[in-house]
Amino acid sequence: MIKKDSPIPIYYQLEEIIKDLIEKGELKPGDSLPAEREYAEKFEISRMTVRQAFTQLVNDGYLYRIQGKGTFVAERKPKIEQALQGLTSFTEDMKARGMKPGSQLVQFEIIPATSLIANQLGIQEYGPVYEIKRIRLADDVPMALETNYISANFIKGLTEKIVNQSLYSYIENQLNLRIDHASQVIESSVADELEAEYLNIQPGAPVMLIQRNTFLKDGTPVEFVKSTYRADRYKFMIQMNR
Ligand code: 16G
Repeated sequence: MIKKDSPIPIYYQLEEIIKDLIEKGELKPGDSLPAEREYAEKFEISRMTVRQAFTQLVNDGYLYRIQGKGTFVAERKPKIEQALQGLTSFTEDMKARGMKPGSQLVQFEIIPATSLIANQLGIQEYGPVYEIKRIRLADDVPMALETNYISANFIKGLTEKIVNQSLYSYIENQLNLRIDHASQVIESSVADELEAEYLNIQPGAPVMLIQRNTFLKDGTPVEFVKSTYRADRYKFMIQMNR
């Protein structure tokens, strides 16, 4: 079944074989996979190659590992596909796909702006900023850990109750400010211990770091946000014209 003279890497061929077994139902969620050594012997390939295929399938959410027990077939949950065209809030995104948005507040306080934060928000260093850390939930499942920095002199009256619901809705509907545009940077990373705990994933699991700077039409900064999204539950889509 594995073609050693193929230009397709062997680990990739093995991945396809395992995915196929999962799709056909020959390997079911919770089933344990044969030991790396067994697969290596069966396909006459190295254990390293088997491990590489397993690791890739773990990262892609097909398999999971339990320390000292082995590798198992994961319950397949389709990833949430997030379009990058519009400037939307988490609450809007979840509602649009018929999911229940939720937040678990981890931190809510006013801190003096560091020079980095002051710079991002266009305020004086040490000026008061809200630091709001929330676990964002979709149908009660943690999707992202999000830290917002917002000038407390500009966006007034924030409370825990408000940020437990929608920040954008408060800014637009209560303060009558029109959120206009944002710039966003996405990069890949791995979860540290704390992120892993909040997101209910393994430390070292792949995540996407997203940084967003949001502005009013006249260029006034509204928020500076750092988020960590689960890479096993999220993917991003962008439409391109030429
Ligand atoms: C999204 C935004 C975040 C914004 C939040 C408001 C990204 C990466 N981030 O999570 O910048 O503060 O929505 O959500 O998309 P809310 O209105 O539900 O509080």
